[in-house]
Amino acid sequence: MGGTVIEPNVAADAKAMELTDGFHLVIDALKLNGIDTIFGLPGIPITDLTRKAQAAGVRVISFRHEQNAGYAASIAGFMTQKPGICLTVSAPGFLNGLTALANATTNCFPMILISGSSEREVVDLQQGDYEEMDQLAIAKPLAKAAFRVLHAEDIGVGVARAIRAAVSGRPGGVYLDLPAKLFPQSIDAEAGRRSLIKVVDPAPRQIPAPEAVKRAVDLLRCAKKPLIILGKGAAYAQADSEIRNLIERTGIPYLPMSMAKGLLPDTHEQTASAARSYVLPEADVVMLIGARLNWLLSHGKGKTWGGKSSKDWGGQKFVQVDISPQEADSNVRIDAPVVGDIGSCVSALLAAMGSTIQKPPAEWLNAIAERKAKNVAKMAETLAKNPSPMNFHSALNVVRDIVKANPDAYLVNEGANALDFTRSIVDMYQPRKRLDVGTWGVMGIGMGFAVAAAAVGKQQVIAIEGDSAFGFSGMEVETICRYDLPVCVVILNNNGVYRGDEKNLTGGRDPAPLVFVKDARYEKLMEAFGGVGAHASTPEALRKAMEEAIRSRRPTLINAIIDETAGTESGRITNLNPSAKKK
Ligand code: ADP
Ligand code: TZD
Repeated sequence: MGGTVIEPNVAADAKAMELTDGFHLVIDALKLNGIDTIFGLPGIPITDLTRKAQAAGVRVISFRHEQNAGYAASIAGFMTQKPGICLTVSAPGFLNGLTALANATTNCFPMILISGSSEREVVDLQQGDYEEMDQLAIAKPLAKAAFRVLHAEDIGVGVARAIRAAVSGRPGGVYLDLPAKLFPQSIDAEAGRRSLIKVVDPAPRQIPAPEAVKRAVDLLRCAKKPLIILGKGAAYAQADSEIRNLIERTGIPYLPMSMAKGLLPDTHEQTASAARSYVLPEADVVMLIGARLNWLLSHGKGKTWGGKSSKDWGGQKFVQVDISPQEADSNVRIDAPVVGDIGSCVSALLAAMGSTIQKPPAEWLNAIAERKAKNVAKMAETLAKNPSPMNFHSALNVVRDIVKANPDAYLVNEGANALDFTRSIVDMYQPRKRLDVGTWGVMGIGMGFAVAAAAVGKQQVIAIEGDSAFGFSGMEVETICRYDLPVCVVILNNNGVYRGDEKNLTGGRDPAPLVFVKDARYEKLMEAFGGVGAHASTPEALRKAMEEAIRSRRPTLINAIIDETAGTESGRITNLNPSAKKK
C-alpha cells in the first residue's frame, strides 16, 4: 500500500529533477535555429561543447587554427544565408578567430564567433585569470553586434539576438561571449526548453519604396549607355532568376564583381567583363546591385571612370540597389538609391518597367561587342602559348577547361597574380561558386573556405593558390585529409610573394624579403596526411593531376611550377603600392 502512495511522488521528484545545463542549452538553441555545422577548435572552456554538439548530431569540424575555422564559418554564411558558427577558446583562440570575424563584417558575410571566456570577476579586476581578456570590449568595434550571456536562462535570447544581428539587414559578423561559468550552470529542463527561441523570419524582406523604384526606372529609361554592376551582395541574396530576368529583359550589359561571377554564366552575351576598361568610363547610367563603390571600383571616380584626376567624377549617374540605407553617397552622388533586399528590389524594378522596356541603343552594344571580341581574341592567343617554364596563363588555361567541364565545383582563389589572372581567365558558370579574398584582399582564406565549401556545399572544390597565400592556412591540409574532403589544391608556385627572383640588395646571406625556399615540395605536405600529392611542371601534367583529383574526389595538392619571373609586384594593384623614391 505504502509503495503506491510514494511512487507518484518519486516520479514527480524525478521529473522536477530533470535538469539541463549551459552546454546543452547552447546546442539546443543552435539546433532549434537550423544550425547543423560548427567550425572550431576545442580547449578550455568549450571542449565539452564540441563533444556534446557532435553527440547531438551537429557536424563539428575541428581546425588546426581558429582563423581558418573563422573563415570557414564566414563563407558558409555567404553560401547559405545562415550564420556560420565559429567556436573558440578564450583570449588567444578568440583573437585568432577575430580576424575572420572582422573580415566577415567587412564583406557582409553572416557569421557568429562564439568564444568561451574566463571568469568575469577576475577579468574585470585584472587579477590574472587563465587566458584573461575582456573579449566583449575587443570584439565590439570589429563586429556588427556583440553580446554576452551570463545566465543559462538567457542562452535562448543570446543566440536569437546573435542570429538576427548576423543575417538581418546588411549581414555581418557577430560576437557571442560565453563565460566558462555559464556552461555547467544547471536549470530545470522544462524551463530551459521554454527559454529557447526559434527565430521567426530572421532576415525579413525589405520592400523598396515605390517612389525610389520609379526614380531608378526613370533614370534607366533615359540612359544611352547603361551598365549594370553585380556585386557579391547580389550573389548572396539568392535572387538569381530575378537578376537574370532583369539583365535579359533590359538587355543592359553587365559587369560581375569577382564573387558575383557565375551569377549569370561568364559566357553570357551581355557580359562586358572583357571590355571593362571601356564600359566604366563610357557608361552614362550605372546600376549597382549589391556592390559598393569602394576601392575595387576605384570609388566611382578618377581615371577608371573617365575623370581627369583621381578625385574627379566621370559624370555617370548611379542607381544603387542595396539593403543598407547608409551606403549611397559613400563616394560619389547616387541619383537613385533603391533601398531594400535585392530580390524585392529587382522584382519591383521589373514590375515598374512593365512591358515597355527599350533595349539600349545598338551603337552602345556594338561598341562593347567590338572591344570584347578584340580582347577575347588577344587572350585566346596568350592562352594558346605553351612557354617553358609554365606561366600563369598556360597553367590557368588548364584550370579554365577543368572548371568548364565541372561547373558545379567551387573555385577558391587567393594570391596576387594567382588571384588576378584566375579571376580574368577562369569563367564561372553558376552562382556563388567563386569564393575569394573579397573586400580586404586578405590572404589566408584558402583552406578555411575550401573546407567549408566541401563540407557545406558538398561539391568538389578547386583551390587556386599563390604559394605565399597558401602558406597562411597550409596546415589545414590535415583537416582536409581528416574529414576526407574532395578538395584539389593547386599551388601556382613561383617561389615567393608575387614572384621569386628577387635578390637581397646587400648581397648578404639572408634571402630577399619576398622570396621563399626554391623548389619547395608543397605536395609532400598533403602526402604527409594521406592525401595525394602531385608535381606538375607542364600544362599536360597539371591537367592530368586535376582530372584525377576530380575523378577520385581525394584530397589532392598539386604543386604547379610557375616561372619565378612571371608575376608583377602586387599583381594588378601595383598602383596602390607605395615605393621609396630614394634608391
Ligand atoms: P563587391 O565586393 O562584390 O563589389 P560589396 O561587398 O562591396 O560587393 O557589396 C555588397 C553589398 O551588398 C553591400 O553594400 C551590402 O549591403 C549589400 N547586400 C548584401 N546582402 C544584400 C541583400 N540581401 N539585399 C540587398 N543588398 C545586400
Ligand atoms: N597579409 C595578409 C593577411 N593579406 C595580404 N593581402 C598580405 C599580407 C599582402 N599580400 C598580398 O596582398 S598578396 C600576397 C601578400 C603577402 C601574396 C602574393 O604572393 P602569392 O601569389 O605567392 O600568394 P602570386 O601569384 O605569386 O602573386
